[in-house]
Amino acid sequence: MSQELRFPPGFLWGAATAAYQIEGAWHEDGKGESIWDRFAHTPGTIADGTTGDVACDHYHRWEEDVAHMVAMGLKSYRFSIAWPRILPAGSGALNQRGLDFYRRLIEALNRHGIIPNVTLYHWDLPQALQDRGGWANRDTAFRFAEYAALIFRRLGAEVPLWATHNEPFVHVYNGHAIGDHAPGRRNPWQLLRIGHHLLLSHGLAVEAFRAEASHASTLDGPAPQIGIVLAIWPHHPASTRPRDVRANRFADGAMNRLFLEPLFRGRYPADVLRHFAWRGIRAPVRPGDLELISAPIDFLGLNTYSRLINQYDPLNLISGTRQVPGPGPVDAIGREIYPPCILEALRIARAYTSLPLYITENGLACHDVVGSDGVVDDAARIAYLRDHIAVAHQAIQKGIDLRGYYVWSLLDNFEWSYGQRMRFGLLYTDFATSRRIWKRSAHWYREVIARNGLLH
Ligand code: GCO
Repeated sequence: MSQELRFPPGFLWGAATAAYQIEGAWHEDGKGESIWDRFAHTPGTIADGTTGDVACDHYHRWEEDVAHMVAMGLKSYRFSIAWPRILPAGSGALNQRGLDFYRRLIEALNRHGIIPNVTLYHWDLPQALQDRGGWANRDTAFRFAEYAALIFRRLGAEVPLWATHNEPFVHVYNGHAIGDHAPGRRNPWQLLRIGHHLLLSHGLAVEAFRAEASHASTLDGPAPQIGIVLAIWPHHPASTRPRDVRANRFADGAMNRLFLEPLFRGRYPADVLRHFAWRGIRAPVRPGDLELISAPIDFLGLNTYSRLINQYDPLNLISGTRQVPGPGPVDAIGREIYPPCILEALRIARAYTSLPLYITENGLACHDVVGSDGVVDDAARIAYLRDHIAVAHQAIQKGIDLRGYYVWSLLDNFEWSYGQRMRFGLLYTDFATSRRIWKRSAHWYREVIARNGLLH
């Protein structure tokens, strides 16, 4: 028997993207090279050999995309600013044309009543800074703060929701240990160093935001707020064997607690530090760093797609764990479809903070195709979104202060090392022509937004 699940008034129904994944125009209008430009141009790094050079050509088609958002009735749109479009060399001279692109986009969103939710860094570091050590160099944290301060000065009052970083865990692990993301480093011994400098840069940017907060918001409603977006996934042990339970606790520590604890308790989790210290991996913490990192913020964004099931693995010399598949059906990437992840992830966050929470990414990778009738019948995505939104409703019923839900993604885009093979969009992107086609899920999501809820 279906029941109507209605969300609180003002609940933010959104969709999310990221600069490198959708914009294209990789070296246009004064933009500098990013580490993702360099990485994707390196042969063998991307599964299908594609790059973000054009991606969805959003840089030229942004007005059409805003029109799609308006037609869908989106309440909020989460996107990121490409640092190298603003400061091509990472610091120094401002690229006014880059800033103007984002100003026009933000003005259009506000004009249509779509709340901009802007992430300052979604993994696309200016290559010039990478050439000077990147996040392994503590100085990069201060360059980030300069970039952030500039953005807050120029755009701060127009954006109600700012996030410093997107998923520092993924940038640390995939970008600097595994090496299947930019900058393609395979140096697990620098894991905590990279993570610490990312968190330090977050703290410095929050300090810059508060300094700029004197600017009166030009928007009606509350003053702009700042937060961070973390990958928070629930972790389950593969068995009750003590070594699997221990391995699972470390995996949860390395992904979730390694970021939640410094941000909200001003310290790193001792068990995780001990695990890494035995392997000669340490965080270069200086006096005052953790006070900066744990400075109060206004909200926390959670990117949650599934759960991870962890088993003891002595062959993995760094983590001592390996992931094993779950019993559920999987998405095109092979990630288990496990709707309770939404409530479990929110509960993990709630243990650290009572701040407002947003599900800033949740969605399904599919191999979508356009039917002979021109319809993209992504029934699996509708089922996924329906089940995960229903759990989000359950979380709210249990008293969790969940303020919004963002589908990843507004449109099919460049899915990092998978290239164009994994489609997450509500809109189908024909990468050959950049044409957008509403999938069935886009029509379905428009109804969810209109009803502020769904039948489940
Ligand atoms: C992430 C990133 C997105 C991905 C999305 C699908 O969470 O990894 O924020 O850029 O494209 O999650 O994997």
